[in-house]
Amino acid sequence: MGYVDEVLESVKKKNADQPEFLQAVGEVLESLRPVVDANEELYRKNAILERIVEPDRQIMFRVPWVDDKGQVQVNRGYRVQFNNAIGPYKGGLRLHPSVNLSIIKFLGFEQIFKNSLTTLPIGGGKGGSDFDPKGKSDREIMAFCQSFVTELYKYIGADQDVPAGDIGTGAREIGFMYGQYKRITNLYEGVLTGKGLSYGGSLARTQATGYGLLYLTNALLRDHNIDIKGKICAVSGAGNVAIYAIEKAYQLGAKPVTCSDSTGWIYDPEGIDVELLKEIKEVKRARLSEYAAARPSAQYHEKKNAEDHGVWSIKCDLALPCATQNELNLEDAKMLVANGVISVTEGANMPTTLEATKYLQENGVLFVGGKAANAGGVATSALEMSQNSERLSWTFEEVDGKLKNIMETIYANISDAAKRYGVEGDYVAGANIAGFEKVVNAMLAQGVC
Ligand code: NDP
Ligand code: 2IT
Repeated sequence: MGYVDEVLESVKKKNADQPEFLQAVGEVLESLRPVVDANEELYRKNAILERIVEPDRQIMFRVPWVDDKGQVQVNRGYRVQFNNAIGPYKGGLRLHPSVNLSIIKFLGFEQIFKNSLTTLPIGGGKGGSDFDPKGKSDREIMAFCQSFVTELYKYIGADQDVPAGDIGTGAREIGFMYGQYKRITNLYEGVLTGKGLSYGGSLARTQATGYGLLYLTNALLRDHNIDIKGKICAVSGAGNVAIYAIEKAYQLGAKPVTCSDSTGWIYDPEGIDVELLKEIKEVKRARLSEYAAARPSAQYHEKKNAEDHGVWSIKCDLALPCATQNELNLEDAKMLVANGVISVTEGANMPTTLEATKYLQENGVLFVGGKAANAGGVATSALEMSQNSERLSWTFEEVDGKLKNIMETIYANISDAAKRYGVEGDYVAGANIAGFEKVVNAMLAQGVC
């Protein structure tokens, strides 16, 4: 049996109850075959694959907090520090009832390669909790965040592990967490990113993932001599990534016509009203049905189900999944291809199932996975860390300019890596290979650790 197959088998045995983690590892290791084949002896001797699939450590802890009725609630907190070969652990904190160890490990594993692709010195980690922020008062959110950090602070630090936002964790949560970290440690340091602008946050971090997704999509299309202007975009999600993807799509001359949340989805043939969307999601924290109520051109549909392809049933040129994992399945992919989609670029982490990815690639759709396409968020987090270290704040234009440059470099690097290993146009393999190469070089140089 080849080295990749041996390691895949052992990962499956050891983590049989972690489907999302196995999915992420499977995708990466399968596409690394050409690199592993070319270096098998060296990698085997140094157990590179066995080491890269095993987190440095995984921390799980109790998070007790008191709700508005005076009732004590208990959630489970996680931080998986996956790999710090090229820099301090870096990755977001997801707050969602679906969170479990499998999901945090898949996200932490992906983060290793994504962070490497940014060209900046950051390792991979992820954390979060099964806490559900929906419907909670600000006081309840604060109580949870303070309790969460009262345990988490022991394991994080500006040069050690720097968490940030993800699903359910935005500026409000990061603020409460930062306050508690500062209070416990008496340190004013860049331990979290996505902070508010008045206490060390970076301009353009809020926009970065969505903007970066569009910078990369534009670079991809340009390379294939396709003009983004006038292209119809189907976007899923209505959170941080989706909102700023929609905003940048307009700025580049494209037309986003859909968005979705966990209760339903919107088709707005006149184009999504991004200011209305911001008001509903960022200010009121309300459901998308309110968008439809305020906008006559919009059609509101209840939650996507097995028979309903949701936003993927709308005829579009560019598909931008920006909600959550496995939200675009094989049937959705067939619908997109039948409707003539040109590209699928992932704003979310692993939103496309393995079968759907394969189908899209086999049918000539330009496909770039989240590791490359959504790396603008964490890249800008690393720029926030730089600004914190030098105790300076850069202008919006400076950060946005660096972000654009980074996304164009990522596209060039993944395209080049795919060509070097004889899989031109396979940007999934290109991203995994390019991300892996840098981490492996660092691991080999640092010896057995
Ligand atoms: P938000 O919490 O801001 O928004 C998430 C959106 O997706 C919401 O509209 C939410 O709907 C919807 N959603 C989440 N979970 C589900 C679910 N299980 N079923 C249906 N809809 C769901 O998160 P972000 O925009 O920050 O994150 C979106 C994706 O992008 C995630 O995969 C995240 O890991 C990834 N990402 C985020 C980055 C960042 O900088 N924030 C960076 C790189 C990737 P509802 O509000 O109803 O729950
Ligand atoms: O998935 C991701 O890259 C993020 N949620 C952002 C992580 C970060 O550290 O900014």
